[in-house]
Amino acid sequence: MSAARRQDPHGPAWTGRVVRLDARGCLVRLDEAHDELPGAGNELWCAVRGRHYRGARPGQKTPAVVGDRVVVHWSGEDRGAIDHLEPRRTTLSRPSTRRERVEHVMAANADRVAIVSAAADPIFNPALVDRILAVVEFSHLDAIVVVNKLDLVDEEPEELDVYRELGYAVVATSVVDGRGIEALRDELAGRVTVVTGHSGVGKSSLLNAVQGGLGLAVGDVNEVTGRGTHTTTASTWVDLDVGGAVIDTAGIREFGLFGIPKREVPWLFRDIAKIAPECRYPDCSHTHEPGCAVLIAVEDGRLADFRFDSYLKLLESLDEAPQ
Ligand SMILES: Nc1nc2c(ncn2[C@@H]2O[C@H](COP(=O)(O)OP(=O)(O)O)[C@@H](O)[C@H]2O)c(=O)[nH]1
Ligand SMILES: [Mg+2]
Ligand SMILES: [Zn+2]
Repeated sequence: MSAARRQDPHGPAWTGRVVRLDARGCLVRLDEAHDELPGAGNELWCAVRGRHYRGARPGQKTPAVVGDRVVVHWSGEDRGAIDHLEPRRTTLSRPSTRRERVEHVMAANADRVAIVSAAADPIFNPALVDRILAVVEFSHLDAIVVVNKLDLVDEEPEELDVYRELGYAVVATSVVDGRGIEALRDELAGRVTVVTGHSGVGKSSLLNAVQGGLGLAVGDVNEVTGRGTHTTTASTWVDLDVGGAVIDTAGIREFGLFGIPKREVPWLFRDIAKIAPECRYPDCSHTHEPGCAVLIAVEDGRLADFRFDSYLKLLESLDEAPQ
């Protein structure tokens, strides 16, 4: 706040929230509309000024992320500047590699992450669900597992019962026949939920079904082809009529776990974390050690095979990742 007061030559400080980050910059929705703005509007495209600039990573235009509460100043037309970021209640972030100096925050002030996948087309991929769950656990957030396109299969994927047993909320949906949409709306109501998952699983279709009139583009192929070329993907905050909001994040590529020490990975899998204290060695990696309670649990079926596979895949990917 002191920064805002010190720097402001033009006028009052307004409070608001970052609702969009894209190639154009950072869009702030003010808590109130103001007569001074074009059309007495309440949104400003903002740059970040003052000391906060120094926190930005190379290539990152602003250290503010969607969901941030901010104090801004109007600089004419629909332009403004962010002077101050409020402390974040929560962050969804991925671990940084040693080379990166700044924590990589994907969203601020969210309660939950909805991990959306499809029962088919694209094929259900529990390893990806588990990988994102690990990031969610790392961020100390709550997760909801959403499996869409149930109309394309005879039965829901059997892995869903495992997620329910782990204590995660699970919703099986179909935009085609409408099942699960009401349940999803109930889960989203009154909370701030980051929606994530591979392109093509039906995230935009689901949000359109949850809230009529949203009009999000469906079948967007640019997200898919954006892979490899470092295109800036938009991240957006959408207020829900039922209360709460969803944050539509950038690409799934953001969900790397690079930089996390391997010994911490078991603690990001709830089921493995529960069994690990029984291992003979406290630094057990649960891959080959004698007296490993996790390996025994896989043998006797107490730990689901697919969860253990996801764990091994995650460890393997850390070998390949830049540290
Ligand atoms: N069969 C079926 N297709 C769906 C369903 N939901 C979405 N789709 C289709 O899947 C494609 C991708 O949907 P979209 O919402 O753009 O996915 P997003 O990339 O995750 O936002 C589109 O062709 C949708 O019509 C569903 O429940 N069942
Ligand atoms: Mg989409
Ligand atoms: Zn072990």
